Amino acid sequence: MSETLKIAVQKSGRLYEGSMKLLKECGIEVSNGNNQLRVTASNFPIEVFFLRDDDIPEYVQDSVADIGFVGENVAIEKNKEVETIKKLGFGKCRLSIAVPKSGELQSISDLKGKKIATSYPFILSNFLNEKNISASIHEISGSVEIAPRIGLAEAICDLVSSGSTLFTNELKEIETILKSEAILISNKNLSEGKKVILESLLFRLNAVRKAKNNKYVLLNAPNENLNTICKLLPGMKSPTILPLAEEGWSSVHSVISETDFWNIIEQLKANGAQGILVIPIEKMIV
Ligand code: PRT
Ligand code: ZN
Repeated sequence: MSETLKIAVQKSGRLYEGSMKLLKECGIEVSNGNNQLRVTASNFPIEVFFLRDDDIPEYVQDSVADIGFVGENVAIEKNKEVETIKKLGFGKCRLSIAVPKSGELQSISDLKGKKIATSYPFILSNFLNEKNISASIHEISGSVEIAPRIGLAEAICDLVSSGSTLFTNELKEIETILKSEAILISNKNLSEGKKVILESLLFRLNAVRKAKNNKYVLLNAPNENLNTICKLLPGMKSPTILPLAEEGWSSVHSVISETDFWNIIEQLKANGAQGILVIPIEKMIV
């Protein structure tokens, strides 16, 4: 019987949609219509396990699942024997220390002897040790942001994305401990057969990721500036140049990272580029 790679994905919560979308973009069809615990993909040798995010690192370590999509914050906090394979580009957030806006605490050195509420005791205690700050850690599993108001702690250490939770609870960030996003983790002892499937999944993930960071650019350029414009738009190999019906003009096609595009747009215009179109790329294989 040929092998199947077991992948753990968050059952519901902030990483569920991003994880399922990524699998779909990789052309892997998984239907979780009936709220099942595990589903086999119809067109790729992968079986998806839907689990609580906190359990994913341990399940991957113990080979219940072979690989998993999980927040880097959870992977670090759980400190299991797993391998980090790659960042996935979604579920971005930061783990920060925050204090009441109007209190006397201003910086991390003011935390000496204070109580900090968090769901991330391992990461927080490492951070405090590193900074030589002796504070006590109060572990709670949810609603960390209300801890100062109910007198449970003077400060908190929690995940932040938009910052609106801190704002509505009259808290302010004084330190970012960790920047996080969803990552792909793997068991350290995959069989050869599973490694082959993982390689094939990684190939697809890379193609999707590369496509997201790049755009297909088309523009019309006066022939006398073609050299300069081509140097600005190097493309995958080199740009495609096609003559326009109008004498003295060409159409230039190329692929460029979105950030680079915004950096060179003024130079393109200064060199007479017109009718610039920027088009998303679905998959990119180099
Ligand atoms: O049920 P299960 O245990 O699987 O889920 P969970 O409730 O433990 O996790 P969930 O779904 O809340 O988060 C899963 C992962 O999403 C986290 O481990 C992070 O990697 C990532 N992530 C990204 C976030 C956030 N952004 C985030 N903003 N996780 C939590 N939050 C919370 C934060 O704790 C705080 O309460 O959102 C609030 C702050 O958000 P803002 O936008 O107000 O700043
Ligand atoms: Zn959780």
